[in-house]
This record gives sequence, C-alpha cells and structure tokens, in this order.
Amino acid sequence: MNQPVMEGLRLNVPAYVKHQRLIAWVAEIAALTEAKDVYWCDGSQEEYDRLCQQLVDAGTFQKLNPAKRPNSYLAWSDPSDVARVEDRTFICTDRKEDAGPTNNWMAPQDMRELLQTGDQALFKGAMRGRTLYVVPFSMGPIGSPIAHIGVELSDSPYVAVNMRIMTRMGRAVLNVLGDNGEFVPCVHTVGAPLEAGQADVKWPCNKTKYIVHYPATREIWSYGSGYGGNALLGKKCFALRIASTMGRDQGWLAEHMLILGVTSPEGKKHHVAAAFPSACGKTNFAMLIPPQGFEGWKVTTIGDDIAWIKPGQDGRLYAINPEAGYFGVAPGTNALTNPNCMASLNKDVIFTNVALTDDGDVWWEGMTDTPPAHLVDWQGNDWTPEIAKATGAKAAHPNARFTVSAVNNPALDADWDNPAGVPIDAFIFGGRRSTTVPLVTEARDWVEGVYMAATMGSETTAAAAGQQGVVRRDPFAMLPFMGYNMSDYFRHWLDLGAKLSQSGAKLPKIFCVNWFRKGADGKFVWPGYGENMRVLKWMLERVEGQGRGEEHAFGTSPRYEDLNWQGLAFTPEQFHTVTHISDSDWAAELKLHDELFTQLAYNLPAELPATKARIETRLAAKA
Ligand code: SAT
Ligand code: MN
Repeated sequence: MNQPVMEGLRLNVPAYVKHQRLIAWVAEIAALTEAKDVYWCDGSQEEYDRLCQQLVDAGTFQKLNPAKRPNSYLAWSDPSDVARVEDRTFICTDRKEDAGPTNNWMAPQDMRELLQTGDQALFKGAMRGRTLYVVPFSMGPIGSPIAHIGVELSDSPYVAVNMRIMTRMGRAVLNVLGDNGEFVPCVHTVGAPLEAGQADVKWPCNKTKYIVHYPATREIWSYGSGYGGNALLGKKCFALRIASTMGRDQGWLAEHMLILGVTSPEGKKHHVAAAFPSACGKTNFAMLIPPQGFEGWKVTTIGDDIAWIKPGQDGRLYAINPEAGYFGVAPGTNALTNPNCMASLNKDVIFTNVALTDDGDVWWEGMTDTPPAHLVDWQGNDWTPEIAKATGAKAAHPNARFTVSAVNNPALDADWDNPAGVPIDAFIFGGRRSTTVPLVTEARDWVEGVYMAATMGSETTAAAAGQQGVVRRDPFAMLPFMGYNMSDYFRHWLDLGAKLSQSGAKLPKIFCVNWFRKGADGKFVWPGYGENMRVLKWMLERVEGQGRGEEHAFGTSPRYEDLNWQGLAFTPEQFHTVTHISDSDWAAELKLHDELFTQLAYNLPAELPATKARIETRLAAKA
C-alpha cells in the first residue's frame, strides 16, 4: 500500500519511497495537522526554482535583479520572528536533572499533551490550508558512516528551499534510508492555519512558539516560527541538541564550531575547530584571508558553524561539517572583513531581512562605507541615511542572514565533503568580551582547556531574542544548544580526553581567544578579521612545539615579540591593552565562575573546581 488515501488527502508518495515507517509517520502528522496536501521534496534544481517562484507569487520572496544577483531572493520576515527564541526552547527528558539547569524543561508527557494529544493541542489542525513538505536530509555527506539522516515535515516552503541549501536534501537521502533506515523525525509548523477563503500573509507565524526536543526518542517538534534555527531543524535542533545526546551515548562530540584548514608556505597543513557564540565571527574566521606578511599561507573552510567530531582508528579526533551551506550574519560583512564571503554571495543566495536597493539588489549596515541614498528597509519602509540618523532605523535587521551553498565559497577546502573528516590539531574557544579576557591563551593541558571552555563568557548578540550586550556564561558556546545536562557534557569532554590520552594519542591543544577587547575610547583595539591569522599562526607553532610565549596563571600567551607583525602597525601599547591580565577584573571573573559552578553543581566534575583552586593559587603567588 504505497498510496494510503486519507479523508480528502492523498499522501502523494513517490514510487521510489519504500520506507513504510516513514510513510506511516507522514500520514500520522498530515492527519494531526490537517495539512491540505503532501509534497515530497526530491531536492532537484527544477524543484528549487519552482518553489522559489511559488514564494515569489505568495509575496514571501522578491526576486533580486538577475543582472546584479543572479538566481537570488530576498525574504522579509514578520518583525516578531527574527531570531532564535531561547526562552521557548525545551529539552524534554524524563528527569529534569538530565536536561539540566541551563535548559527549559517540561516532562515529555506534559509537552506531548500540549503539542499533540490534548484537546487544544497546538499541532492539531496547525497546517490547515497548507501543504506539508516532506524534506529528507542528510547531515554529513550522503551515505557517510558518520552522517545521520533526518526528515523534516514542514508547512513552510521557505524552510524547504533553505534546507536544500543548508543540507544534502532530497531523493538521494531516501535512497540511502532504504526501506527501514533510521532517521530523526522533525515536525515543523509556522502555526498559522489558513481557513477557507482566508488570504495568506507573506510571513506566516504565531505569537506562541515552542522549539521542542525529546532526546530519548530523538524527535524535534517546532511550532510558531519560520526563522533560522527555530525552523531549519537540521541545524541547531538536530546537529547540536539531538546530536550532542547521540554523541554522549556513542562517544563523539557535536559542537558549535567552525572547522578550517591552514596550509603553510612549505605545504604543511593543520586543522582547527573553533567555538564562538552566534554572531561572533565564526563565518569570517572560517573564510579568513591571510594578511600582508603571510604570503604563501592559505586558509580553507571545512565548516562555519557546526562540527561533528569522532575519534578515528589512530586515536586522533576527526571532524566533519554536517551542513552543506552557510546561514551567516549579513550586517558587518564586506569586502574588507570577509572578501571570500562577499564572493560567495554573488549568486544563488537567499537573503532574509536585509534591505532592498532601488536597482533590485541588497544592502546591509557595514556592506559599504557610504550607504545608498535610498533603500527599502527589512520592514518594507523607505530608508535613507537621513531617516536613519533621525530615527536610528536599521536598513537590515542586525540578525539578517544569507543562506548560500558551501560550493559558492572560493576558499572551500578540498576535504570539506570528505566522509572521513579532517584530523583536528587544536580547539579554539572564544567569547565576545570587551574586557578581562586576553587575546590568546594556550591551556596547560586538556583539563585546564575544558575549564576555560566551560567558564567562557560572552556578551549577547542579536542572534537570539532578548537583551543584547550583557555578559553571560556560555560554556563551549553551547549554552543555547546543549541537548542534555551541561555538567554531564563537561564530564563527557573530560572522559574523552582521558580515554584518548590513555590510548597514547596526541590530544589537540586547547586555546582561548578574545578578539573583542575595547580601549578607553570604547573601540575595538584588535583589528580582527584577516589579522587573526597572526594569532592562528602562533597557535599552530605551539602545536608544532615551536612557538614561544610567557607562562602565567591561566596558561601560556605570546609576548609582543612572539607574533609576526609584518604588514600591520600594532604597537606594544595596543598589544598590552588586548593582553594584560588585571587582578581586579579576574577576581570578579572568578566569582562569576563560582556562580556558574553553583548553578551547575549537580554532577559537576570535581576537576573543574580543582582547576579553579589551582588558578587562584597561581594568581595569589604572583601577587
Ligand atoms: O538561527 S541560527 O541558530 O540558525 C544561527 C545562530 O544563531 O547561530
Ligand atoms: Mn551558530
């Protein structure tokens, strides 16, 4: 029975779909949500073009001027639906302790009643009047032993076309799934049923939002939002929250990390994975172009946001990028900060919440020094530099995004799609801190590196709804993305390190960086972007056992003379501003580590407070 017919609804199952469990689940969700019909995405270019045209006809997309931006579209979201909603994101484990104090929790039974089974369950009838898109996707190269498959059922064609860019999506995935393969079921609705005769809006969504994960059954249910990580469920929901749980159970890591390759002029190649919170420059770092003074060096991108990292036969850690595209922050991106990114955006892009120029192209704050004389802003209003000055109106939303395929990236690494992944030589952890944290520090060992990553703080950005610019602890840049108890996750990192070093493997070095220190004038002191290569090179010298530095309470940092300054006027005084360790700042900082440890007391590994005590002893000895 390949075509079960439900009341008034055909499932439209293509002949190549043989997976009865999948078909039954689609039927169940279609019935629950009362979708108007079902469409199975095959992932073809023809389908992508057709769905984009459909989005144009519906008013969700505007086609950009093909002479300026071939095959590209602009979407403006509802102003209430512009970022991830962390306070509406839930981890539903049986025991509250297993979700931990950093996650919102509800008992699975209660959540299911709210979403699926109760009289007023939100998903009941949620897709009325809409098409249910079946979006099969692979996180990681299709068929790779380290890839995992998901199927998202969504009533948003915007989601379907974005998923085609962000993942390997379509028929080929169903072929791999065969008639009984495992997949992570992901259900998504914008939560805006259309009653008969009711006209649609350009960006349907609902004031009520739920982004829900059931780690035990590896299910994702998302209600009410059409934006970014709330709706493209392969990304943060699957590749981080659900995958972190899978990694804990199976002995691997799912991390909020870019992955890049660095090749020296002599042809020696290293790979690093770096964790930064959302909107702190991961995409820029992953596409870095070495500056003057680094002739012959090459940086290549494996991934810009998420890394799945597994121990290989040789005991080294191998990383793959489970994604196939970039969902990057547009504002601030320009030909100076990220030329590779600008080149990636020349064609085949979906832009969301940037401004429209009078000649049918896009613009955002920071794209050019001089803004165009007239724009239509992301909310559809006239925008001029004068209006901006008078009202502060932004042309683009600060969390405006581009969705683009990795293959558009001129700096794409030859191994980006290698099913075996790339061996990691160093981990980098970085927050956005205007004070306190020095430019770069190498941790003494794995345990102290885990301490650094666990206690990382960062100033909040527009990537999440809520107040911006306040420092919060963001362990491993995973705070919004942890699928289980944070302390158990620290334990998992410590155990993995211990296991690998027992097997005689050389563990990656761990570094902590901060590009964001400000001077007395409130401006960033470190130039950042391509200049980060100077710090990166020092880290790789340390990996090779060569780079020099100075040991201090937290680890080892370079002195001024240990970095290559060729081609950059950066004075020892400026270097002091971005590197000095202030005793009073650190006394306050360590109190915040205490607060974090108090919050995470349940199952907190004893190694972490012990490391803190060692650091305090070193600091006291110095005084
Ligand atoms: O909205 S996303 O989660 O996709 C992007 C981000 O915040 O990192
Ligand atoms: Mn991210």
